[in-house]
Amino acid sequence: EDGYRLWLRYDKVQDAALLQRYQSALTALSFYTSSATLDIAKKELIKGISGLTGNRLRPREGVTNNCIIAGTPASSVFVKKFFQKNKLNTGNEGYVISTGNVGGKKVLFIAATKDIGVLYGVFAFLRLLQTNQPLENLFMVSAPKIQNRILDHWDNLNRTVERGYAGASIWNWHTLPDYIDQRYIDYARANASVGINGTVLTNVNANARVLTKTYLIKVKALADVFRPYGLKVYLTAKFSAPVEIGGLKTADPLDPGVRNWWKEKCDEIYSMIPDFGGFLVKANSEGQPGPQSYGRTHADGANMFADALAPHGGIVMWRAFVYDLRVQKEQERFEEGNKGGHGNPIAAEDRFKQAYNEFAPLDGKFKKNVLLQVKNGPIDFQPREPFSPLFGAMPETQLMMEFQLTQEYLGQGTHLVFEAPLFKEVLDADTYARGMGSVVAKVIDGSLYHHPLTAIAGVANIGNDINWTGHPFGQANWYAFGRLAWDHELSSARIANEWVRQTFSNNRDFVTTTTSMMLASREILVDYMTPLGLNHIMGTGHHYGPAPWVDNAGRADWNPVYYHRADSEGLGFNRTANGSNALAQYRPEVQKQWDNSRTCDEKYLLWFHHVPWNFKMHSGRSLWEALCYKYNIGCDSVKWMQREWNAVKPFIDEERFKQVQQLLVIQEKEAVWWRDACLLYFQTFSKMPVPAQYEKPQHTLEYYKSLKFSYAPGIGGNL
Ligand code: BDP
Repeated sequence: EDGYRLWLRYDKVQDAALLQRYQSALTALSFYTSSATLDIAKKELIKGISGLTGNRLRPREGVTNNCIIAGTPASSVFVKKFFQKNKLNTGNEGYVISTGNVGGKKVLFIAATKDIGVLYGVFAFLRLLQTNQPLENLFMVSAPKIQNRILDHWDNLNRTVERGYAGASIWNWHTLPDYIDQRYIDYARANASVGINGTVLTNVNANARVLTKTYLIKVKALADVFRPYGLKVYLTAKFSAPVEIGGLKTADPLDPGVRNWWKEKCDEIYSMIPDFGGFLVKANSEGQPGPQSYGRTHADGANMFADALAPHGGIVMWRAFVYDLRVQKEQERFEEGNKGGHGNPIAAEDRFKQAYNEFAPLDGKFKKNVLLQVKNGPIDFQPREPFSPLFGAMPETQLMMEFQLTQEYLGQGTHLVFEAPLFKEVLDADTYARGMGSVVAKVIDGSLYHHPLTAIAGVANIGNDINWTGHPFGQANWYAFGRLAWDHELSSARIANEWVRQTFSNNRDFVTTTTSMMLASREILVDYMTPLGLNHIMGTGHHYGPAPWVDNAGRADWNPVYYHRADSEGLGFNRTANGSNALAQYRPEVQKQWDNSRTCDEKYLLWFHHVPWNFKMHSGRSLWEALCYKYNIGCDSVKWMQREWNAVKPFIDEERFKQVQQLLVIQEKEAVWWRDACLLYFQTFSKMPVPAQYEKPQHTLEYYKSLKFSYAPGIGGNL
């Protein structure tokens, strides 16, 4: 049992009574196929039902009792009549699963307006069976709330994966286009099973070469494989490509020659891949070139791509992950003058505020086919961040969400962390942009401002490891992203429950134990890594492990000390009106939730306040005691997870049980490492003892500071 089958296992239903019910309810199939997508849907349905029930569905002419009728109004007269009678239209991607009656015969419809909807419907139906749901009196109509549901791969052309912890890139550029790895097909299938309909193949730290003919031929081969699964291909566009591969002297977005170069490049791409999705662009950020290098704005840059893509129906996803060009320039100067030595890092505007400062003034300046891709929080995928203030600040701009599935700051490849609660926390956060209830999800799904184009992206956690994601529970984050991208109203509990049942077992004890572990896991990680609103205190570069003491990075805002601001008085970053005033970027109602240290939700306390070590918390503990308590409860909770996992051993296969068990041992060690390193370090400021009931640190602070890593995964070719 190697995990390769993900949540699409289709093993025989264990519950004998239920199995019998399924067996008698699913005996025949009426499914005429007239496209590659319908062919795939039909094969999947037959395979799924045969695995789950043992029934071999033989396609029939006519309709018999207990027959599944699948298709579209165009492919099936029965579906056509059913749609007419119920006045159904499931849109471009939606589906309906319904029990019904045809000529006195009991039937089950899996139907959709479009072929791809049928495929999604088949997967949804198999999910019902895999999670042991009853099939009586069904009427489920489902359509995605967000149009473009995209995985962003941070994969380099040399197959390293930036922040990837699951092996090498699954794209083998060497053997493409002629060799089609079965994995490409299985990848498309897995994405379709959760409704993901787009994939950006390449890293945001882009390589222009992917836009050359040689590579486009390979990209086309992948697009051809993915097409019937409803999965569109996108690429990252390096802003300097016209210079690097086009031989031009400039990449100025207002230069006619440059504009023409991109236009011709798009014409070329679309001549090969007619349904190419478009570009994702990281510009003027962390060394990537961009329009500001030519005195132009982000809007000028994005709109240039928009014009080149518009005739073909393509979109631009322009990233808002930027932090201050001025600082970038000063940093370069600083590095130049400080080769090998430590100087004074550059003081910058609070990084929290920078993306907003850059983009909020550009609201309304982007073309119709541009989306601004905003990370969930203002800094960078920390275990917990308040939602990015941009979500409440750009009514005239189509904003899309960027989540990170790969666990760069959440234990990388070794910690069991289910991210759905993190995603939900952000999606459910209220921006108050149009009064109460203006939650981030409504900004993203277009409903708040009635934007026609919507999208959501997840930075992929997939590599060529046999189980796709390295940590077996990493699969749950891929799954959760797809499910929430389709329907952000699903609860984390429901998603965890579905995933566990399909991936492991429907055994009730197993499901209860494992889902409660999953649902608690993100908060547990926050407790042992960055409790009470701490953030960005990890090691430099590889981002692995604690390093709150680091103060020598080139930019002030790359240093952990910049983020936690520990001193003899207290801890935390004052972002209120008498501090950096980042809070002013939120609506007054949101400010009010966070601007007073006494009333601020303690989850966010140190994000917004510098509070004294003896500050009284709601629990009655002092800040220092609360910190000790949180770090310790985090570690204890990992031990609890270990016990829970050990208890479910009888219910699942040895291989995956052992794998998770061993990873939990690493997680426990690393939680203790975080706790000891952070408490010892913060104690040098608080000068207070760790309360006697807690475990003593295993090593000295000097020891933790001295740790060096010969190898840490996830540092791509560009770092
Ligand atoms: C940070 C990563 C870096 C990425 C960057 C980005 O550390 O590797 O290139 O985000 O999103 O989280 O562009």
